[in-house]
Amino acid sequence: MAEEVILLDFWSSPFGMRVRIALAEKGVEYEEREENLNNKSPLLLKMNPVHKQIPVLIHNGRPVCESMIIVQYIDDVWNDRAPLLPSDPYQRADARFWADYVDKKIYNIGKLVWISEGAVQKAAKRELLGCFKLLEKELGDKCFFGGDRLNIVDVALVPFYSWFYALEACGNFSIVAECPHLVAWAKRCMERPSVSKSLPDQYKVYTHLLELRREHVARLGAQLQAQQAQ
Ligand SMILES: N[C@@H](CCC(=O)N[C@@H](CS)C(=O)NCC(=O)O)C(=O)O
Repeated sequence: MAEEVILLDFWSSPFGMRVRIALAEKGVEYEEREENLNNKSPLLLKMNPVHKQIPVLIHNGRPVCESMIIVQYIDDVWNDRAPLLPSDPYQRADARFWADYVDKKIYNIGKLVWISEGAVQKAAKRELLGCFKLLEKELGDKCFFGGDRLNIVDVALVPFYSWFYALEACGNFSIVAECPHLVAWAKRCMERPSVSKSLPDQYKVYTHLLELRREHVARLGAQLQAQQAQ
């Protein structure tokens, strides 16, 4: 039976990028549908009624939601090539642990770096660098978190490389000065077409994140005015 694979996505989403990388690593052909997150399609609302978020992978009509669950689903279904998880149960658990660490930390802390200012931003910057340094230690002298091939930890983390310019410009710091091994790892990942084709340009992402920050500040201002008027 011919496979029908559709990805509901949004270009700047690091979560969407994870799925794009996994599909590319496996060589799976798919149709990408760009969502308007301010006016979500009926298909997105139907396929992810709980969170109403992208990415959603629709495989032969059935939806799979949440980026890390989708990546593991892709690894389970197309299990005859480019494994993203080790076969040894202990190593699988270890890889899942680090992928989960990335998933729980990097988006939220990184977002605080580009969206906030002052003391909040300073604390976020320190925390983010702490996470990056810990990840550098975990990487050690391996090429990738998966050793000589990408694994689920690489797939979870590398999309945030598209934020690096925005993080540095908004936070006024240098990631390469603090975490040179992590930047070298990201550049190695970018040598793989599965990654470079899945990540947007860092300057385009920066412009987009500045726009999101402006919207966020405007919303906060409107909330404050509403509170003062009460
Ligand atoms: N935990 C989810 C996060 C997905 C997520 O935050 N998606 C964002 C885009 S980056 C979204 O759809 N936002 C629209 C909304 O929340 O209304 C995952 O890993 O897939």
